[in-house]
Amino acid sequence: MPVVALTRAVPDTMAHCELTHLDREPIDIALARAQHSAYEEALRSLGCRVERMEPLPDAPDSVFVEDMAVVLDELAIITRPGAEPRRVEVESVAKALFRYREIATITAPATIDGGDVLRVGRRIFVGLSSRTNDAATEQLRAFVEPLGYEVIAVAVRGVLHLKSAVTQVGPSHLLGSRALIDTRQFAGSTFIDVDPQEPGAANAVLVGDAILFPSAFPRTRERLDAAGLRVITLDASELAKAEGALTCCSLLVDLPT
Ligand code: CIR
Repeated sequence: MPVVALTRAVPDTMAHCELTHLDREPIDIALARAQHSAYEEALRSLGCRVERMEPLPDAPDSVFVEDMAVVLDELAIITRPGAEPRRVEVESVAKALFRYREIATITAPATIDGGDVLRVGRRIFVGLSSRTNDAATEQLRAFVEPLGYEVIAVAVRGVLHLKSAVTQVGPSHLLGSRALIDTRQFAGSTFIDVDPQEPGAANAVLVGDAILFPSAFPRTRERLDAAGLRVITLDASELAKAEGALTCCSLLVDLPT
């Protein structure tokens, strides 16, 4: 199935990004740009058509486009990000998605980041994190239950988003950290544990039958290889300093064949 990957350039201001769990470290913007370009190139190599949205130079976190929307086959839901300064990023994402999907919008008092939403088949897991609240879960449920999705709230602790703790890495495979989430909620999938020495390794991008995965986690990569999954590694060191993982840097939109 053809896939459009919406992305956005790394802004000069990225050093002023939101931080929740990490201490601020200097970010090499040139290197961040090179890593981001390699990410886009990897998406292209997997058949995605990469569409860069307009740059937002004054929005430090604007490269992390995933947080602005939840894209389903039937509908795109525009979020109301939990970090107030990030709400300026929403409008341009809505504009880009409008070309591909009907749009629904989360409204106050709800807050939700796309990084907290993991769809596995017809189940949509929503992480209740510092960014995402119950009101958003209810609004999301009202949008998607009529379409046949089940919405399941998941407690998230110790990390920014649900997808910092678990992502889908194969047709029926999840990669995650048992220390961070209750895996019983994900029954029905084969659960691959991150290596205990790599607690931050749960975030991977699944495109078709391949996954993009950070080169910083070689032990967990061995586990993915052992499960027979096709892994492409990328260096994402500078994005990680902004608490950005690989899924954050794109919104994947499946197009009808
Ligand atoms: C933030 O705190 O919002 C950004 N510095 C990082 C966002 C990462 N997004 C994601 O994991 N989906």
